[in-house]
Amino acid sequence: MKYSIVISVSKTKFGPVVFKGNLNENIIKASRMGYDGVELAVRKSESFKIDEVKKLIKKHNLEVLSLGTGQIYGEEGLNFSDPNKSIRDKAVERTKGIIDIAKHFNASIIIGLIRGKINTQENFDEELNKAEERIRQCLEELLSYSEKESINFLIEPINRYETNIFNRLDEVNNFLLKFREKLDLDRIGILADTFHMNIEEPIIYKSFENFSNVIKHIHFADSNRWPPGYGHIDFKKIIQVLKKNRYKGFISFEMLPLPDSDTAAKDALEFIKKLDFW
Ligand code: LER
Ligand code: MN
Repeated sequence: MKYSIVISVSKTKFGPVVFKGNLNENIIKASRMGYDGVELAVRKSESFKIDEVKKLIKKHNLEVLSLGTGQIYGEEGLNFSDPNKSIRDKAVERTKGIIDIAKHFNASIIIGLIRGKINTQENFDEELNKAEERIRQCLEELLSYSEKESINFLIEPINRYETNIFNRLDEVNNFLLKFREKLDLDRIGILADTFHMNIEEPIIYKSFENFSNVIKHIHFADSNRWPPGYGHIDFKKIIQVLKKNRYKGFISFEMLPLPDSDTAAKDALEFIKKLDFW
């Protein structure tokens, strides 16, 4: 199994990121701790020093496997489902900037909170259909923008307290099937995050099994979003399902920096590697 850790390129109010701030230092730290790759959360693509990061990644034999976009929503409210077209357009433009970085690393683009949420309970199903249609349009534009480099996209089911669009894996899967004629499904997968799954999935382990063909990336955190081993999720069972289904992607640790950043990053990898032995 290959392991990575989430690093925020800039300081952020988003909690479950162990490493944030000085990118170069954090990349070196991840490598020294034994990680195989890094997942970078980027807010503004203009200030990202591509050549510098490329050199550092190569020197430390790491991979940049994915780029997060959540801060574009979290810090600025831009999103793909907003009824206001200019907000959607800005969200797409900003994501294109992130794609321009991804092209240098062959990294995937994470579609998490940037899909937005529905701000009314009235006619919810109708609103959801409209939101899905808008998200589909944005995705189509981004797929076409990155067609030549064949960049992949990952849609992440996120728990109900953060959004009301796609809380469970089956909802993302249904969305993909609904628009399969319009979206290049070879380039879109599901990002399964164990913290959200513990809140939303009927049985986490079964969902890993049922959607194994579409799960292309994974976030690990325990039930309380502390590092694996600090809560009550059975990670041994998850690793077993992943091995059985020959999961080829990365497992990225996206968790609270508790008890402190370095201990979280070290304990998480150590705990999971002990379960990943055959
Ligand atoms: C992002 O990967 C995530 O898991 C969400 O909780 C973002 O708020
Ligand atoms: Mn996540």
